[in-house]
Amino acid sequence: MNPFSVTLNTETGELLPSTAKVERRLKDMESSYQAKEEEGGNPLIYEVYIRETSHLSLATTILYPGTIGNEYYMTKGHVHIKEAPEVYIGVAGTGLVLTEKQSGEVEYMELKKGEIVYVPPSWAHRAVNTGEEPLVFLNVYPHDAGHDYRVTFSATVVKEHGKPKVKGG
Ligand code: M6P
Ligand code: ZN
Repeated sequence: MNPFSVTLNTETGELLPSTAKVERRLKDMESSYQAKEEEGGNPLIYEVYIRETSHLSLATTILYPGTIGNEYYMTKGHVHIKEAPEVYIGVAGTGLVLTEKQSGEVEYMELKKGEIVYVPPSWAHRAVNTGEEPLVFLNVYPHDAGHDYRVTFSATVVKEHGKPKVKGG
């Protein structure tokens, strides 16, 4: 393949030209949240623009602000099927990257403009928007990493007295 460039709109998170776009609504990830029934339909939780190659994939996520019950909007989260790492580059908004080994070890790191988070292989990972604005971030990962969604996260990020609190883990 030839070298190429893509344009990241640092306000909206759009990555163009992209090769795929994913939208996830509450009903696509209901089991991720503790609250079972949410009144008010099926809100859009996040959108992902992906530029795939046969080596590395580039993806931006726009994770909207909000809560389901007392849990902040978050991505579904997964662990890679292959021994593959992933980098998060914060672009806009404020939040956390929650990482967890299936042995139960938990680590979380702040994600905002200028913060870069490195996730080693075999750590499950998800992002959580703890702010009032969309959380926008860029991910870079091997294209064949694979997504295993049968992962359990024991830590959760809740809004308590108006502030984020990490519980469990
Ligand atoms: C990032 C990357 C993608 C992932 C996306 C959404 O862009 O990690 O691989 O698909 O976030 O996360 P999830 O697949 O957990 O919904
Ligand atoms: Zn990943």
